[in-house]
Amino acid sequence: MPASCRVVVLISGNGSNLQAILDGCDDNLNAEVVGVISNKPDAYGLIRAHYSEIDTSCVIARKGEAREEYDIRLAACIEKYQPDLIVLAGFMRILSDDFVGRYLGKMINIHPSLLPKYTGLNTHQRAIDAKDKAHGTSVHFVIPELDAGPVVLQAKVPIYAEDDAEILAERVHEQEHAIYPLVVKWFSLGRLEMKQNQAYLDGALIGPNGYAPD
Ligand code: NHR
Ligand code: GAR
Repeated sequence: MPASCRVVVLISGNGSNLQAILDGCDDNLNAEVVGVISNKPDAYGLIRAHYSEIDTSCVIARKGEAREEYDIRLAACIEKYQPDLIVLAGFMRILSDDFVGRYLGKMINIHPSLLPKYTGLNTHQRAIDAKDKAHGTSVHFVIPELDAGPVVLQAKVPIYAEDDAEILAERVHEQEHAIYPLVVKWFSLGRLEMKQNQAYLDGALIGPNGYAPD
């Protein structure tokens, strides 16, 4: 068994995905969350981290600060934890190319849509407005282009006629909490890799809709 994978989780808000990963680590994910970093001082996820006795940091954007400057401070904070994996869990700031380049193949995100559909924000409402029958969530490696990195795993949920964005988001969240810890586990066991902008599980190329067992 390889040594436990050191994970840093970046958040901006509630941190329910952080919680799912913390719970998964208790159940032996082979990963250890060594730090939680928020760009918002009042993020509830920071309180979750305290309950689990995990070190936290806030890196708050300064007035008029350039994105690149902020990202340099964020990277300095991350380096304190010497992570093997960086997990974006509801982290709401776009990251600069240099920052992403530094952590290429070592940073994953969970995005609330069936990528490549609905990159960016407000995904639940957009899926409802488009009268889609299905929606979902995608875990992907982070590359400089927003929400465009190779997909590792997706989960689908139905959209019902009476749904509003809030209830649909709840349905999506439930799936997120199931798939994100699994992907962290794959990475921490050394089973998951990104090479030339493509994702591989156990050496096999993962298709555009994420891993799907035969
Ligand atoms: N950075 C890069 N380079 N690539 C990705 O794929 C990234 C990323 C940073 C964050 C998460 C993402 C998502 O899953 C993510 C993926 C924030 C925005 C955004 O527009 C868009 C996508 C994501 C996160 N943020 C605004 C900004 O100007 C601020 C919005 C706010 O504060 O509410 O940074 O969807
Ligand atoms: C999640 O649904 C995640 O997919 C989404 O924010 C939520 C965070 O919830 N991420 C984004 O929209 C990124 N732009 P959480 O804070 O409870 O984990």
